[in-house]
Amino acid sequence: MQQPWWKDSVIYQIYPRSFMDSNGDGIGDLPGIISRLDYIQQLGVDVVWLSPIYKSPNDDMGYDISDYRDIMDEFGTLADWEALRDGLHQRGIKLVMDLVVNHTSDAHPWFRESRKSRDNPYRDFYIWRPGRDGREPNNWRSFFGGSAWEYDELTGEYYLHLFSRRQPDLNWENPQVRREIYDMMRWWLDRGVNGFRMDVITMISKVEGLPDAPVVTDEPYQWGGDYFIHGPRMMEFLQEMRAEVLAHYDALTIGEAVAATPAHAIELTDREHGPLDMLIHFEHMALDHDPGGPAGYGWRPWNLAELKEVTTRWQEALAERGWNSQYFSNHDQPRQVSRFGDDGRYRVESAKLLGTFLHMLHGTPFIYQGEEIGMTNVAFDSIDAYRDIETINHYRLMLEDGVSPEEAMALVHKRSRDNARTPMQWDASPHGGFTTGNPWIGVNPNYREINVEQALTDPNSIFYYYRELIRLRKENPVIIDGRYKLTLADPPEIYAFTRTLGDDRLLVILNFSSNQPVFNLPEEVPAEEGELLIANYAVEEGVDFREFPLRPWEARVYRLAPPG
Ligand code: ISL
Ligand code: CA
Repeated sequence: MQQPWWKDSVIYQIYPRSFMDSNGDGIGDLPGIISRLDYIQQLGVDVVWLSPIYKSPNDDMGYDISDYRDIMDEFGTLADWEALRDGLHQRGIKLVMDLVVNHTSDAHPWFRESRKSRDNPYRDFYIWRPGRDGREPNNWRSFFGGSAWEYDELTGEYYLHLFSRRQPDLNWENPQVRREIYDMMRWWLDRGVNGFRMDVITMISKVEGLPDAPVVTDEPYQWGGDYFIHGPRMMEFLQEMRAEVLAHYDALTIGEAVAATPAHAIELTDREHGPLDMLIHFEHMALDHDPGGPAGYGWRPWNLAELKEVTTRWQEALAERGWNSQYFSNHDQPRQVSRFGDDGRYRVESAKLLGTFLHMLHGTPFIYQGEEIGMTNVAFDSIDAYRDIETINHYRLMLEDGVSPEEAMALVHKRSRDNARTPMQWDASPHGGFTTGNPWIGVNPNYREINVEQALTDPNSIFYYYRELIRLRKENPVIIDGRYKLTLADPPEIYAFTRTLGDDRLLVILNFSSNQPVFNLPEEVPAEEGELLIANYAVEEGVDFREFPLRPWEARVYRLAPPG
């Protein structure tokens, strides 16, 4: 069977608001992206995924859409979008758009109508319920804190919003809603979009009756995921979407899938029957979350044994059926080098190691803007410097829970989504060359050392290392299709695994620490010779690869020659 084009692709995510400002208003925009297309091409990626660029009041930075068929004023016009599409396509790069259809903005005309009266023709586009004993219809907690229900005085009922109260959930039970969404998808596909990244797509079907979630904390609202994630009609809706829309286009579909297990992933992404092409799962993103922490925003140190466990379980489960994405970063997550690497002394080494890991796994790698130059977390002094609704709400909830402002800020520094949303650092000029005006969110003060211009002049930069990783994927089918196997009995700081396709075998050795543990080729991986494919330190020729001390955050990939 011919491989679909996205299996050996690498995807680059752009968060338009923070990528490049072309007109000095402090907000990134489409002409700004166009001005940096050569840079993206130089990296060698195949696909660009744009976070939402549609009309939006920006309560959740574009994930609250008020018009699906037009561009946000600050970002530009449809003509700018066409120029961006053409600029990408001329460079052989495909364009994936964010599709946010679990909810709209409360400023969407559908919701404005829906809210007007109980018998408005659009009433049923959303999920309205009467209160229960003067309270919300159930005890579900919103992802951004507080109740998932908002009371609307005009009609005396509540509407459901799994995210902010300005993001009412669409009612997918209503066939008219589904038709509208499919029409809109066709509208974009007919304009040359190459696929969709589908925002919280596994939440579109809610369990009938919307039952209360079990009470497991002493907070007023509870996690109701069991009643709205992978709900009873989710597969049916997605199969319908596939038959009605996707089957008629060569489009890539990436499902964002909170709480997905490998079994869900196989069901959703099976090549023959699955409605989607790949998933964004979250198991590794939970490794440093402490669910018992304040306001559901707790943090704990992650550990390598757990990362191995999660990764290996997913790699093994999806070895033959289904397909996966590989990521450590996106616009919702702290910067990977600060989180899983070392953003101090070994920033460059550890950033390269994390890139090696992601690109040597089975699955499609995602690079989030700035990752390729090793951008780090930020630590603004005051909550007033933060822009993200999730961050701001949780800060407030933590204080209400009695957490001290210092402790709450420490958690914000660890977990805030704004860590990923500070502007792209282009050069050492003011505001990192992102804007000539006042940026909508502060630039990370380390932009003078960490920026694109620096990376492009340094042959040993993270940028060029990433480019090499991307090139290796193109040239070595074993990286795309090889079978993953964890090697056993490594020292606790080392993560080593093999990838095997026929006679071709790669050995990936990663030291996830600033220590210098000794690597020993395990007995289960017999090999006489190893040809070095890539490494993040200079490696002398002829040294025995079967036993050597690793340097801090050292990463090496060998092609092994079998014995005899
Ligand atoms: O961001 C998270 C953890 O910090 C998640 O809870 C996140 O809200 C979840 O992954 C869903 O994300 C997507 O939908 C949200 C939007 O805020 C995110 O930016 C988007 O990626 C609602 O549309
Ligand atoms: Ca602008």
